[in-house]
Amino acid sequence: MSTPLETPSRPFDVHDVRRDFPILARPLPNGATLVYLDNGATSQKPLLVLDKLREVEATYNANVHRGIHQLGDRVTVELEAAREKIQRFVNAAESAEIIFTSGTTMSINLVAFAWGRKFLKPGDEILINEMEHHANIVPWQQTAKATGAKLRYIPLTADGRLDASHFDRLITTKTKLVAVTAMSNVLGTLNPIRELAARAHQVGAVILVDGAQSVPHLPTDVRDPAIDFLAFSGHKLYGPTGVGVLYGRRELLEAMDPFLCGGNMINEVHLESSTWADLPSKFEAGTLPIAEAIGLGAAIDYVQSLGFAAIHAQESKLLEKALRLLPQTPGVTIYGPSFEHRGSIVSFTVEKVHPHDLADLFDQKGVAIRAGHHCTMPLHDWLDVSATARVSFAFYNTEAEVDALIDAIHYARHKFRLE
Ligand code: 7TS
Repeated sequence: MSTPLETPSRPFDVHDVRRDFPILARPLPNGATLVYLDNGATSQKPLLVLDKLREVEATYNANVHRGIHQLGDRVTVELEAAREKIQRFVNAAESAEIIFTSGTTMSINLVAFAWGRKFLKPGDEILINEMEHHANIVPWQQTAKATGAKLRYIPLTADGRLDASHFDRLITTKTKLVAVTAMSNVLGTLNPIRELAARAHQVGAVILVDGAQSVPHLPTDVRDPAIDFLAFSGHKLYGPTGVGVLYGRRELLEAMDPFLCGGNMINEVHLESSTWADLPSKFEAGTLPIAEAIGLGAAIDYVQSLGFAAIHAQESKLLEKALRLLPQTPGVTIYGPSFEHRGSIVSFTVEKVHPHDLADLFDQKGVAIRAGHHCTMPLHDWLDVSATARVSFAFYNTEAEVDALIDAIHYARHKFRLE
């Protein structure tokens, strides 16, 4: 997805940037220095975000959209300002198209329930693929079961990309929804959203993009290419946990019924029936994660102060180095496509060492990675391995940390008497 307006306000210096993340400088309980390479699971928060959370809770904590007092007025203004920041960040046409959720998982479930169960019927098709996170598979399985729609999968190429030669055959007038991740959380694969969106719209289908991994690392523009739904999480975007976003095109959101029902989402409630509030409140039942949503606005300010050009340059340097050094390391197999088709995520295995043992031994050296199936069991079946080790970089990682990763692999192999 291409670039909305962006004006970075500071030159990028990784050592300077790291000072904004106090956790990166704290010794670990075992005395090791943290090498945090698990950003795909959750990223760290800069001081700007931590300070914002404290400011909200300590100085103007109140509920939003109810205020007839000064605190309530202030917090409502701040929350709506955060919504507008998110709107500009993804280039949505209006802030009412930005729905606060608890994260990517809830955003996708919202669409699967409120759009899928209302509009899908037997004979319709939902198109996904085997590299999706469980959050973009299981809700569609359940919706397919409930509606009689059929779930279909785009095949993958041998290097872990969507096989575009099947798009025309699979995306037909039966297709009502294409749900796809912009960046795989395991292979790092960058998927061809522009091509998929164009083809989906040609046949009258809608496209949902899972931006959990892409939004923190690449510019996102929901109008170029035009997409219908976008889901992402605050906590992978240097913001707080517990808050995420669903972007939906107004026309689609208007046509959907509410997902969760209760306070704040109604216009009028009578004994037998109710009417719904306008967007975005219609999809924001109950009390929002208020400080977290405002904190997400601060995280976006932070990202924009660096700019995606600098973020991408730093992460590409790290990815290039990892893709160069890992295959030269004895026993290592890496999965996924070549540099030009991926974001800054690399999953790998080390012969004769289980990924969980790797992660444990790495941890002794302070190197934090993820090991397991990463909530992508179908992808691991396709890879024909039960688990992988994964490193996922952020802009605050350094080239020295890639060296620390390679040293940690040698350490693990040494512990297993493989060298
Ligand atoms: N989609 C993708 C592509 C993801 O990577 C994740 C989380 C989710 C959806 C769900 O996000 P949540 O914020 O609602 O939990 N992925 C990972 C991961 O790779 N390791 O831990 C969480």
